[in-house]
Amino acid sequence: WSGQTFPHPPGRRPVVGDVLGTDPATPLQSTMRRGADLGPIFELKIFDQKFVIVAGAEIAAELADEARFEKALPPALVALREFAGEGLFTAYNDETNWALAHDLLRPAFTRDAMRRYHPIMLAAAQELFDTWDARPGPVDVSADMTRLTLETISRTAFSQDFGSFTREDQHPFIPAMIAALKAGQRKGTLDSMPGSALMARRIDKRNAPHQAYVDGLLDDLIAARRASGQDDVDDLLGIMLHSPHPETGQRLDDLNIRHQILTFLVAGHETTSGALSFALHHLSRDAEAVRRAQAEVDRVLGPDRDVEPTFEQVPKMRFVRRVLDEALRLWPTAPAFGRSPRQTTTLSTGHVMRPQDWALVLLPLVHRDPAVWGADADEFDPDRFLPERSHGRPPHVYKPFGTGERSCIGRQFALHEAVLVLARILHRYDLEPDPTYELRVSERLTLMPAGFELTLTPRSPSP
Ligand code: MNH
Repeated sequence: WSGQTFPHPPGRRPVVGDVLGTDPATPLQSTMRRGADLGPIFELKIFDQKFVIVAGAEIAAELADEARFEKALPPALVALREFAGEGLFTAYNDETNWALAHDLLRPAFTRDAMRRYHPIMLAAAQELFDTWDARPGPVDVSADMTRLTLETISRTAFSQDFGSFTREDQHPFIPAMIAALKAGQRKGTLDSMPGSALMARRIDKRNAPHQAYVDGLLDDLIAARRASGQDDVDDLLGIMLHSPHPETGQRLDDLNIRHQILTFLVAGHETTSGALSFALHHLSRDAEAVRRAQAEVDRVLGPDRDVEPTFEQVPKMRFVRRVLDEALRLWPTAPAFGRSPRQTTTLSTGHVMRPQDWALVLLPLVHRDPAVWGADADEFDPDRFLPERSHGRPPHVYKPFGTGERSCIGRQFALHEAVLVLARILHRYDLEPDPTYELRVSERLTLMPAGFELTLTPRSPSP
């Protein structure tokens, strides 16, 4: 951004820059607070690292122009490459492994593939409900949504049962993943701090046992499949191990397959779990939305609380879907992504952006820009996503799944799973919130409600 400046929070200090107002545990929410009055584009300086942050919907929409801009890897994603390497999420645009894996894996995300996953998603949800029904009492929502979504991705993508509903504690993959994401978050914000190399080594040392555990898990997954002698399973793992590229005949190498498995285990459950948890949080404070959602699921699914939706019924639950869309507007669980210009270009703001420059699109601010969403942008209102209200909205201002060719490959997967699960929960249970709970959002690159409990009481059969 050679020599150009942007508004920044008051109280900037020499050397350390704006670091003092940034809570290292919640950098995103710190930035949301401090950016609130700084306009559509602002900067934060953390030691020597300058973050240019886009908060306005108009600039975010400009950066979505794929002819001019592409995905950039901000420092946190560069740090995550230590774990996920050239996996789809953390690959650079020009790495051949990105295009190869993208082409190979796309067939696993078609509508036909979703149809195959549907019964697996249903079975995992039923197992979660069985644990709830066997043990009435408050439910730790984020923990249980994570059990469910981790189990779903491991069964659909890798045909592997993780036993998430039978173990007392969470699966050891979860703390290992959280440690890696938090390390990425910390290294990403404090990379340029004096002594950061020492700090990074300390984090790595602390995480070494987790890392070793994950390495073993990935090895076992691959070894078990190879030992099974099955080379015709069309899940993600089968495709990666056995299908060459249809045109070039190329295959993914073993290291990249490990990186892709890890990528899908993390990207395939963590953000969906957060989306479901935030949706339940908003519903727990909006009795009218619950009434409408339950009327909808009762209409589509009928009075029997044990009935499961068919594949075709899932997209019919339009209001449930709007609840999720609105939850992802207010708390997009993958809350930021980076953009760089393909060639030096001038933004509508007059700033000159070169290919080596990048900006961070901060979705919770973009999604609350009052110029697009109105004066009540902070309020939960699923009807914003009614077709008649969406049509008047400019394009590219709602981006919970990212944008362009590097946008989320799992979008349909996540939405099918989340609508299905939320619909079944609302069909089966009434939600009794703890009236004293105030939303706390925890950050590990992704967002999740913290300490959020609900008591789920079985509904009687509808008349
Ligand atoms: Mn997902 C990329 C959000 C569910 C697999 N995902 C992205 C990006 C966002 C995102 C934003 C783009 C990041 C960037 O530009 O740097 N993803 C979500 C959200 C949910 C989600 C909010 C759930 C809700 N994602 C899923 C699921 C899967 C998945 C489910 C897999 C089954 N996502 C990915 C992969 C990428 C990605 C893989 C990287 C795609 C690429 O770059 O080619």
